[in-house]
Amino acid sequence: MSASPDRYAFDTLAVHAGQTPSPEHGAVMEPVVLSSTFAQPEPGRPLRYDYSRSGNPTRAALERCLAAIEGGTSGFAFASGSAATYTLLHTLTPGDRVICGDDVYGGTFRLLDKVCRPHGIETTFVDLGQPGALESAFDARTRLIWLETPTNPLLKVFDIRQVTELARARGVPVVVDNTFASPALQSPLELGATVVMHSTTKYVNGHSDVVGGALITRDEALAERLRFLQNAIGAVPSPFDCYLVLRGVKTLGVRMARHVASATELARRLEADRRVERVRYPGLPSHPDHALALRQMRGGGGMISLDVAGGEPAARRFLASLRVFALAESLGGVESLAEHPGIMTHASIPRERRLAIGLGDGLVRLSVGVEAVEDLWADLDQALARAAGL
Ligand code: P1T
Repeated sequence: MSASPDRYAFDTLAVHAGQTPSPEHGAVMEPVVLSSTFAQPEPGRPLRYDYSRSGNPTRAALERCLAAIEGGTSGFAFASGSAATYTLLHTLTPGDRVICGDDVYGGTFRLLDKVCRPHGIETTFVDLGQPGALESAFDARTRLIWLETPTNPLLKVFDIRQVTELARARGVPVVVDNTFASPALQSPLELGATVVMHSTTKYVNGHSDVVGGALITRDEALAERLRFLQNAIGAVPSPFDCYLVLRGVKTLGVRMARHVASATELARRLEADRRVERVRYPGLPSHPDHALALRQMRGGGGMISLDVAGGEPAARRFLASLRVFALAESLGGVESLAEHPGIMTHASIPRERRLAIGLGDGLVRLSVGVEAVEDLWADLDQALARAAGL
């Protein structure tokens, strides 16, 4: 798309941004340029690209598209969400401190606690929803705030604007992991965030056939640093994976609308069901952060967490009985998935810590896909019956 991105709505940008039909052959879809290196007319004077770790045309198209749909000016694609996180954490140096929400993806916790801490970068995990919690966690060494919202897996919603205002007053950048909402439902840069991070493995790609990550910012100085680190660390995605994510992102808006509609319907039915102890879904009026979710998001998302009555044994029976939902890690694809965070995605968080934040042994997480909602309900209904021993 050659015209300025701010003239177009999200769905138009998702289809076109960063991609222009080739002047040579008019191909409408972005070509996959697999070449690892590029011929230079003179030593040190490449035409545009010199080496595919440093930059690649297919990756550049994806990076422009992601920047446009997040309202940023620079985008960086990575080989996974974790690679994006780790590259960003390299902007810190030993002695620096991170403040992170207390409920985050287990792999993010593991990176901060098991990889960065031994290198002298300490993280304080706090419930950012508690009044005053962030203010009292700041100290002179705080250099980054890591905000995942909605959180994985408890689906807490944190106030991005409030956090970024407190952080700005202290000159501390805020990273928002926007994986669960996706850029279709939440725009952290507009709410003051410095960087948006994505596991593009999830909603952005949407078809569970790529592992990828991204960072997007409007801060030019930070973008320079990220460009340097992306190349120096080298955790970059293949051109083919970039092509698949570019293809997936085109339908992000329509997919999210369906995820939200079906998740809302299923969350309502689950909440009214006696075989379920508790349902967490930001789109339900009973969710503690519902008012904030309405303000900050354009829909409650496609993820539901529930406590199955009967604790872990019942949760295990429930998961083993599902037929349409696949029992698998990950989320955000067109197919429905279910998992047990305590045993699977969040096993790297010690059990006492999990229980302390409300991540119990009966918790099940659902990623609601785009299948017919009545088939999804029938599946949940029969699995709940089996979980209850009926
Ligand atoms: O798996 P990877 O692409 O490296 O992304 C890591 C990541 C980062 N942030 C959030 C919010 C995530 O959910 C993830 C990955 N999460 C899963 C695999 C999962 O099932 O929760």
